[in-house]
Amino acid sequence: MSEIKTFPEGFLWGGATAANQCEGAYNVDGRGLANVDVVPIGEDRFPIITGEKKMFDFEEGYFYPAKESIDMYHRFKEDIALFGEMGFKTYRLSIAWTRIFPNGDEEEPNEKGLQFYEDLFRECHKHGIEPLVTITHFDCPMHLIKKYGGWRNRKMLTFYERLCRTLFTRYKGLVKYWLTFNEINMILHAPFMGAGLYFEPGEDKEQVKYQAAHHELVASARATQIAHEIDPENKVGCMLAAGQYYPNTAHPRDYWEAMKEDRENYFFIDVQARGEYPNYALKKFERENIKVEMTEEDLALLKEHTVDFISFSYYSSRVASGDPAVKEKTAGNIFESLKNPYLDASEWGWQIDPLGLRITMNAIWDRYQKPLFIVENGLGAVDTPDENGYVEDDYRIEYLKAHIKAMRDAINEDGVPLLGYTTWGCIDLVSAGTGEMKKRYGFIYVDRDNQGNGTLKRTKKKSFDWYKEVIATNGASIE
Ligand code: P53
Repeated sequence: MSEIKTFPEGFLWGGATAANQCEGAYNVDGRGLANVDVVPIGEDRFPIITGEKKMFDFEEGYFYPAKESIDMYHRFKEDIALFGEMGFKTYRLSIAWTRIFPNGDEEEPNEKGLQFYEDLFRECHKHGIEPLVTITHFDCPMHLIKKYGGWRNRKMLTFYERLCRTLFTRYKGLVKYWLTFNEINMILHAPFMGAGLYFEPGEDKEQVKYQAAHHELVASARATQIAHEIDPENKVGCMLAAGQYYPNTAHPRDYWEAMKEDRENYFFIDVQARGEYPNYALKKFERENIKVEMTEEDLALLKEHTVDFISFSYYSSRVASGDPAVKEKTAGNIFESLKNPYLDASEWGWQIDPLGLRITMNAIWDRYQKPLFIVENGLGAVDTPDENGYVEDDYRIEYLKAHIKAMRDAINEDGVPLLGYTTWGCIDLVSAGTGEMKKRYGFIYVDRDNQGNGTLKRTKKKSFDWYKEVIATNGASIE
């Protein structure tokens, strides 16, 4: 283990959230309806996010947690003050597209939406916090989905470009770190989230997904170009739902399967970071008769405007096998993986693997040689507050400590450049996968339950002071 206990100077410690999972106020100040709003909690959630079942509006008998969430829209000053108290250097948040363009295809933005984020960014700077902004975190205006079919349609490039140009112009000097699409590879697993895709019966899903992915990749390159033009200080990153695949055994076919699975995900980052479609993907398209329409201009744009850094989420490693008889899967995750017998799991079945973070960091660095940014990591757990609302979340502290150590080793022992670390759900928020409030990640407890009951009161957990100390000592407080 590393002798050096601290992190590089200027390391960006912080936390992360996403608009639809924390803001609430879904119809306030002109905000339009988005895909993420109409995904209910309960058993229909999964088929909707995978694009199997349509739900284009609110329906009777369902509870939609994103409507109010934790109401950060009205409480951001209090919440950012708490982040400031923890010593955050950065706060990752996302823009709700429909606050800026309620339908998505308007010519002019909604001033109230723009003002909201301006106030929020100014509040961050007041506390010495550098915002890190995800332009779209799984959200897409519902109108664009109904009218154009979401990202399957090339017209999305125009609407997304307009959004980006508006943001880069308005927030010049206030924001310099941008992420174009949250977990871009999630289009393969949850295509209604983010890409706004649903499928007609009998439709070739792979065809639709990869065409939509191409549109997102080109949109991302275009955004990078515009960001750099508007302000050369801007740094634009891609964002991968990461987690190294391990072969289930030393059998070569298992290794081969793990490599193929990794490539399914790296595909997106290969394009965003290297600027070209990788050969294995072109061969796959050929073999599987996937016809992705792309122009010469698209390819030139991809080539010229690669990302400045690579950000990713990491919750767990994954396992693959080439043997069809091996079937035992992990539970509760959109990302299917075989079970790893060497690892423990969270209450939701997500397996816990701190060394896997070091392995993943090294794999990504070896592949791209661009600085990394860990923008999500954490433990979703059930918290039980005492009568004062206080939670002793030692389990969360243990999880984070182990991952921070692994990250420190990757930096100090392996020489992997890492810009920063933002833990997921630094304040309790709605789960993307399940829609629950019960699955908590925060340093700050929020009084609200799965049905929407509760006062929304914020209370510091034990991990709050622990993380504050980690940041104050730049990591040295962790043995
Ligand atoms: P929840 C699955 C696997 C990896 C990352 O997830 C994932 C998911 C979605 O469930 O999403 C990211 O809330 C995502 C966040 C999300 C977080 O992981 O299901 O970027 O929006 O909340 C945690 O526990």
